[in-house]
Amino acid sequence: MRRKEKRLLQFAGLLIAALLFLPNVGLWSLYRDRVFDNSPDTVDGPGGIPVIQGLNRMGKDAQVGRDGVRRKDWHDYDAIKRDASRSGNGEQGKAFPLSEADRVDQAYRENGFNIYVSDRISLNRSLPDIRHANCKQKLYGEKLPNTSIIIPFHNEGWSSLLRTVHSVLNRSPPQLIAEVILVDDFSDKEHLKVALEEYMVRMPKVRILRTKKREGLIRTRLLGAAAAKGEVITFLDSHCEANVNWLPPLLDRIAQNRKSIVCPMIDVIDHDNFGYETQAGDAMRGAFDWEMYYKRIPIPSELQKEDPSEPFESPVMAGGLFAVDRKWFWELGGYDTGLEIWGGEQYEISFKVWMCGGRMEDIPCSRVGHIYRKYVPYKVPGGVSLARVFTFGWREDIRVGDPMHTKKVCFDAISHNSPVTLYDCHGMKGNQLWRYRKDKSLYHPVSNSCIDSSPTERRIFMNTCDPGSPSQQWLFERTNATVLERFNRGNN
Ligand code: LR7
Ligand code: MN
Repeated sequence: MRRKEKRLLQFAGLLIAALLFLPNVGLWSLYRDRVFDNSPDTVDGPGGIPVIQGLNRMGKDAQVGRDGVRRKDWHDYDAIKRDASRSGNGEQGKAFPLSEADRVDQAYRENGFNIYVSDRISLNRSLPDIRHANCKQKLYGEKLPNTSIIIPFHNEGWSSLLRTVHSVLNRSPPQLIAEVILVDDFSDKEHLKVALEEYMVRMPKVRILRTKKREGLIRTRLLGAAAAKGEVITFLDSHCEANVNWLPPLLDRIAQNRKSIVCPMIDVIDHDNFGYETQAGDAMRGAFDWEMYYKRIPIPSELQKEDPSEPFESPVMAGGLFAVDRKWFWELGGYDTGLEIWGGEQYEISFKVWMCGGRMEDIPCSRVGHIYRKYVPYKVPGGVSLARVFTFGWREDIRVGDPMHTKKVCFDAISHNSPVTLYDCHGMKGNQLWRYRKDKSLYHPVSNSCIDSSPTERRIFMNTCDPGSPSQQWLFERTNATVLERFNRGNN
């Protein structure tokens, strides 16, 4: 053989060997990836989908997963840098030092949080990145659905409302925001009228809709949802701050399963000083008690994810902050339009999604701050807003009724002849166990006596039961005589 031919053959042989055995490019690497799922070059992509590194690395950090979906890093590093360099009042989510003058009642009256403080913090303030460290590495679909952001408001403060809008626009990839719809639920504050419209002229993505009468948050949200054009609708309360890269992790889950309703982790913006912090305990999920009050309880250890930054299922959501495929929302029937003013709607949507073949998830890598109010500042026409919403079981204590998250106190008596006092509800019967009797008296088994009243002294106290005494007669509304009778018979 001639020397030249020999060289050529050697070269061809080397090329074949290289094709077969070189790491990452060779056929061997394909075989190995199939056989050894955990080989060091395979890393878990979002949602635990293995991503082949090297072979399919494309452009800056984009990767193709086994499912053929191209994923990329959605962080806006320029914006992150800009945020990091900010300093001043409330920047980096720090608490604002309150002076005595800031603490006056007047500061809270209109919003239930300190509007003086809010007004002195930049509408573009920076927040601390308190996500789990793994979130910084996560990639999400290169093609994600866009979303309409819907923000219902009723007499919201100027700076708290605008900070919500600014934070969304500052911290979301523009191509993912179809529009921001502000839906005014018949506010009467001047700043929410022409001034708001004028301000929003400079923000072409923002639309303002208004209800024609006070509708309550549920029908207000529905009005926004009906007008929305985005593929996904994302609801926020009117006093929120979206944190770094909050949106892609939500939209990515919906892209993977359009029947997922997804919620960001809700962080706490302090109603006094506007400090930004996580809620106590992150390994928590939504639940509710027998009175249908929403609460978060720890996730049982056997259900906790190995990687705490991964999405996890949630039985019920908090209510205000979530993203849902627009068409799926309407397939679910939206919200029940009979729900009034405030509350309960989160159970309706949560139960429906689970019962209709969908799912609900909390997404740890998506974080949004919310101002938890000190008290509810707005009027609720007709009083009780939770009416319609059912309660379970039989109430054996007597609770003072403000359905809106206030501290729960119960009628409590220690003995025959003692005054009736208010005490933290303990649900352990004893001194807080009462019987509603057919004779319209309120019987206290522990002391074997009844509640008596002294209208002249304006007080109530315990006394020997006397069904004939008018001062021991109470008006019971909405009682079920059959249930009451059976209950009292069984428990005497
Ligand atoms: O009549 C009203 N009309 C409105 O448009 C009353 C309220 N609203 C608006 C209001 O401006 C706000 O944007 O509706 C939104 C919610 O009202 P809030 O902020 O007074 O409610 P909340 O934060 O106390 O309560 C939680 O529960 C509500 C009823 O079930 C809603 O679902 C809220 O969205 C919800 N908030 C959250 O989920 C954020 C986390 C707090 C918790 C739990
Ligand atoms: Mn709220």
